[in-house]
Amino acid sequence: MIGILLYIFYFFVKTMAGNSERTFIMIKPDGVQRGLVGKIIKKFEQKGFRLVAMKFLWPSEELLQKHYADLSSKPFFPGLVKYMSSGPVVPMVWEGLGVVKTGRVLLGATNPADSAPGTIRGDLCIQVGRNICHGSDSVESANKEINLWFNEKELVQWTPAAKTWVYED
Ligand code: DAT
Ligand code: MG
Repeated sequence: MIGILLYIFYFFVKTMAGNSERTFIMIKPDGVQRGLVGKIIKKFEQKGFRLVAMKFLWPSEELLQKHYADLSSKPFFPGLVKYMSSGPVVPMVWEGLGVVKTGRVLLGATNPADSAPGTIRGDLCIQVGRNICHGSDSVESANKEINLWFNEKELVQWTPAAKTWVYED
């Protein structure tokens, strides 16, 4: 009896924890300027992931320096910060089973020349310095990035009507 209860509890926790993984996705200034906001959001929406937060803002260089702090020693860093702060962006939080890894798959490789057709970068851009969208590379960096761009109140808790049609249980 206890074994069955433990199994149910384990299964419940595992399922809940998995489905509530979060990633930080951001449409970069070129994605906004080129009118690709709807198209990029649609990919994540149609896949079945849940939108948790989204805003539209023109980010400061200071914010972008923090966002890309890990890359600060790279030769392309100044150009990256300049490009990313050159216009408004659309930061978002998406949630779902395996969303960090699958989010990167939907985006495609960092360099659009290596991105498979069908991916966002593979279909919609050409050069690494204009690759139209950002996606967290791990759960740890997702949490860091979500906290950098959003506060707790901006993360919306809701249950999509289609939930049981997307997940098995
Ligand atoms: P990703 O955005 O796929 O996580 P990253 O974190 O290595 O890739 O780099 C962040 C961004 O920096 C990337 O989206 C585009 C830019 N970048 C990366 N490598 C570059 C390079 N060799 N030249 C110019 N820009 C580069
Ligand atoms: Mg990265």
